[in-house]
Amino acid sequence: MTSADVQYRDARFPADFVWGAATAAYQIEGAAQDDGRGESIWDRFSHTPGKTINGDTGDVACDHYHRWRDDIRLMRDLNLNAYRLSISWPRVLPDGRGRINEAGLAFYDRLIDGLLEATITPWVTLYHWDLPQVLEDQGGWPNRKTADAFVEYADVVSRRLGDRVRNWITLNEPWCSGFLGYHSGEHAPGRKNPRDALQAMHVLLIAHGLAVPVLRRNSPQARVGITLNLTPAYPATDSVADRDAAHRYDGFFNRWFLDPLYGRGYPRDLISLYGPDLAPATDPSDFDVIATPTDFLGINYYSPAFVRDDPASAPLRVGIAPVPGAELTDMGWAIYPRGLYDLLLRVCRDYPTTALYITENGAAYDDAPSQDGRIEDPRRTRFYARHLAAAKAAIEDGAPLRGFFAWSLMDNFEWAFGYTKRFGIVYVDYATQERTIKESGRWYSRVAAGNRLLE
Ligand code: IFM
Repeated sequence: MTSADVQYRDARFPADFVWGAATAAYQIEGAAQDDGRGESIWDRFSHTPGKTINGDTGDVACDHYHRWRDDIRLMRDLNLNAYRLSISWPRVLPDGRGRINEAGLAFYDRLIDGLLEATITPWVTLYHWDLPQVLEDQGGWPNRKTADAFVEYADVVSRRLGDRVRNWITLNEPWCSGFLGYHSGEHAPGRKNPRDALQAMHVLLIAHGLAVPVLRRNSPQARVGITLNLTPAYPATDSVADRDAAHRYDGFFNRWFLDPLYGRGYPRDLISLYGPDLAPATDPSDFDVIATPTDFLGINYYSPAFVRDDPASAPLRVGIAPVPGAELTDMGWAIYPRGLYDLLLRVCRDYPTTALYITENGAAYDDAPSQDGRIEDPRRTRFYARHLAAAKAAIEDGAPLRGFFAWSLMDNFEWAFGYTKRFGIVYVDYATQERTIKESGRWYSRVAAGNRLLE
């Protein structure tokens, strides 16, 4: 046991705990040209030379569009009681708004029915990064009209699926959509403008807030939430300068979303750091929209940030320090389960959340099949064991955590990293599309079936 770990008292999880795995449309579906699907920003970006490792694209990915029945069987074998998927906006509305592509909608209709027949509860994310390219051409997320288009899309999807889907997630990780997509340019659409990034995040939050009542109207029995990638920020040293820097980083990554979603508007320290040149253009009524009450918060947790003061990096003046003694995954991300424990308790202490779900947690490791075809991935099993222990300890200490989704159900297209990073609890042979449950998946299936950690 290291200080990165947290000890639980009782291995049993609460009754009705949700045991799931998650994926996203562009990362697994493939069938990019099939049945009238439109172009997304990730099609355009990944087909642009130099944007992804090896020039990889999601054209075929895991071919889930054609293999979804087999994939549901895998979920059954894994004893999952829930599956988090995302809908491809351009598969449903190829032009972003207006004309509905019936074949695209019908695919999700069949998928939802198939999951329900298998007694697996669908958790549906509306936006996991694949904006229709036509909307990007009209200004993308910094354009307020994109929020209106999102509401139309939410309406179309929830009218069709809302009688059966009981859990909706509006957005996945708006920090990534805004920052990686419009500031660093590492993700689609690959723009590099800090002001556009902050404006994009603002419009994303408006889109979320406007969509909530639409989802409630079309899906009255459902619960609606949003998923954030939250990153606990620790000062690299005890100095006042580093503690202040950690607070700023927390503002940039966490409070920037949590504060407005829970009715406090944007954090003032960040607004003044950004100044009028960077801060988003807002209307006072936007904040009522963004703070529309939700039923749960989804949290994606992978790694913490150890932060030091760095006067050279304007405007936040933060630098990232190594996590003391931490092992790294293939992404280079430090393994720190205590971060999950701290995060869960902090969120429920500082914000009026009534239900939390870990909508993603997982690790990339490139374990190849052994001679007998098994995929032995003990580092991933240990990663999950340590994080689930931290999650259980947080529940014991009062966090209203109701479920956990492994990222990911299967190896898939890891965005700019293409197919070089494998996060799955199921191995995918991309040449044959054969799937094999990894040893970590077998372990996870036993945890899910027993609703308890394995000692
Ligand atoms: O693969 C991604 C996912 O799409 C969003 N959250 C983080 C994962 C790992 O990078």
